[in-house]
Amino acid sequence: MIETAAADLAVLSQSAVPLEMTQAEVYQAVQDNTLLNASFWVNIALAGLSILLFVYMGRNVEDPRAQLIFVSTLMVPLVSISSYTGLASGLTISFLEMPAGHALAGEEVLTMWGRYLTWALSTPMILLALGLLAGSNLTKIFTAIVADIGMCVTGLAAALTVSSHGLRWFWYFISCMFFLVVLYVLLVEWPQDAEVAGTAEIFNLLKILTVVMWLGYPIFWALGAEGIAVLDVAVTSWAYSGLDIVAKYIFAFLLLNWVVSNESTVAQMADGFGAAGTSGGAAPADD
Ligand code: RET
Repeated sequence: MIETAAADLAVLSQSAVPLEMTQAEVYQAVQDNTLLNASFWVNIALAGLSILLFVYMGRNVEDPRAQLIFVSTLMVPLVSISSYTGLASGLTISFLEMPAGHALAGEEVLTMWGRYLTWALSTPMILLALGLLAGSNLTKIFTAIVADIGMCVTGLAAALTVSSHGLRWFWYFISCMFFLVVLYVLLVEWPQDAEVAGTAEIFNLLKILTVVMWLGYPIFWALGAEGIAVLDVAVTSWAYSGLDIVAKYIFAFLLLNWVVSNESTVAQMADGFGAAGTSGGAAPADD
């Protein structure tokens, strides 16, 4: 009698508790998928090289605004190397059972949630650097950054929600709304500021690069295993890794290279860092 109850309980607990994988098992799954693993290690290598190169490029920069652009841009590969190490070690990856209605309903799908988490740290750095380059004011920089963090965190929620298929896409929709705010600042507000600041040429190049690359992320999310699942996990991961290479390292190189060659322009830029945008001080730190 007691044995039967214990056996029943064991069966019940087995069916009620979702399949949990240990970190070592997730790591093994990553190791077994060479294509996926390579998409992580290529970025670890490129982030490492970028850090060394950018530190070297910035060694003689003295103007405070130029230094701030350097520090925020340097944070991008620093966050990236940490992010990809988290993925490669299996620390920030989970296998999640997709809800009814999803193309892979009932299957355990490899979810690289660490990407969305670390984007919440790296993308604000990109926007801070762009806002400073455009000579934008604090209000616009703050707006772009908080909307961007909102985009990343709700994107994370979309990836981690497994209770309802509809709610996954509702999170995705909320994330897209935040993204629209970021696009508005990038495409409408900052180009005008950059015109006044005398940095329009480089700003517009980086703006186009950023907008085109960033649009790729929600597209690949929707096409990948977390969305409608027409792309396999390793292909989606390579898509993100490829976008990252351009949106982070190439972007950062172009920006820092310009700042080094035009430090005096940056130093003389009318400062729009006051909330009203008219403070006209010397350096952002003055506020
Ligand atoms: C998600 C899914 C939900 C909808 C939207 C997304 C946008 C993501 C973007 C990411 C950019 C990442 C970068 C990382 C560099 O470190 C979260 C994919 C709109 C735009 C540039």
